[in-house]
Amino acid sequence: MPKPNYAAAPAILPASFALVPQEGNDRDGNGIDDKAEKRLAVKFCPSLVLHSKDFGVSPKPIEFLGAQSAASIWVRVKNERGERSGEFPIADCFDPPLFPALQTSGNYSGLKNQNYLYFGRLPKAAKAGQYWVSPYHEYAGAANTPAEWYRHYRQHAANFPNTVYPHLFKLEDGKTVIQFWYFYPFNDFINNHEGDWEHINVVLSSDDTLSAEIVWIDYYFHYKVIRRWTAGSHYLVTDQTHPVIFVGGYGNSGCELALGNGPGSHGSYPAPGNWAKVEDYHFCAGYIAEEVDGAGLYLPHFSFDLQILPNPEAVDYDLRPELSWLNAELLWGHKRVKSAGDWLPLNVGNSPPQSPPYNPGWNRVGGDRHSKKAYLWYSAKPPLPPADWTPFNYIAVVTNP
Ligand SMILES: [Ca+2]
Ligand SMILES: [Ca+2]
Ligand SMILES: [Ca+2]
Repeated sequence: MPKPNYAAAPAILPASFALVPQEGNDRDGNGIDDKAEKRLAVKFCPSLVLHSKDFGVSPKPIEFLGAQSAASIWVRVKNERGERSGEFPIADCFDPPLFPALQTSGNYSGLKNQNYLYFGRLPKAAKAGQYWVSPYHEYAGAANTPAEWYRHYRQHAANFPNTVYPHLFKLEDGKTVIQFWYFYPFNDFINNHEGDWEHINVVLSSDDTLSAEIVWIDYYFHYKVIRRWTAGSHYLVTDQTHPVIFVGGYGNSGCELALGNGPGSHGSYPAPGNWAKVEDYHFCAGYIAEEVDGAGLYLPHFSFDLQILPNPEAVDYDLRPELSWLNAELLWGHKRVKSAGDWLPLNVGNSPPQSPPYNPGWNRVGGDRHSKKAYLWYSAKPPLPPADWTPFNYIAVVTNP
């Protein structure tokens, strides 16, 4: 990442400098006062309704995987012939140590999802050799199946507050976008993977904390996005300013062979119901549909811990090594796991995602009709939210106020 060249800075600042927010007010340089960012994110923070069959799996902080610390990163090791030699935490007893400078500083922001050459002894190995090591985040250690993931979640979830990662930016016409990013520890659907980043865009009329209003909301699920304009009929709002997200859901492919379709895609929907054609592949009875029942736990906006995400290039990772995860190009889970959709003649997506800045939706609104690199506009008829909806288990589930 390029460092600012102070030597080349002009001795006399241009007159327009006065228009730029002072350092301290906008330290991340996105044109929005940092205090206003927090206030806007709190004011428009969504409330979530989980799918009833997902055992209450809710968005957690990245600390659930230990990602604030370089010591929690794992590597997949292959020998010179490309054969797998195992997976280990980088802090394990490699001789000599793996990535020593990185382990000392804690700054792992430059790590990538690639093979690095290592010569030495693997943990518990007798002899030294030459290996390829590829780093990644690991959830629940060597446990890599949905049953084990849920068990690990049940054992540890209470130690971590429900968390949302808001990220703000401005559109050219002054509208202000709050992306609310959610990290679910794993995805259990027709595809399976550890680490599941999901988001919506709440687009505001301005960045004024008192007068800003919601103009529209982009809801994202799978590789799709739907834009909703009208509160009350196309999407719901609680406590005047807090949009509701109905969290997906069970994937229905119509294939009797696809046993093990899981109940937790965590896609973000504006309404419960049966969402047709959430994926573009077609087999068995047709396109994959998703059942979003909206009958699980209700997680009100005020039960979330908010952690604002700056642009990754605005962070000095030597000073803030605990934010390395934002910039590191690592996968958020075991490299590849088994899923119900493995028998299909296509890639259903069993690899974990990377951090939000590498998501095609980062710093963008809406979708596209063509590009494979962007989200596609949802084209089927969407369900509408029930007119008489109220959160029905409002108090009982506030476990992390
Ligand atoms: Ca700012
Ligand atoms: Ca694992
Ligand atoms: Ca997902």
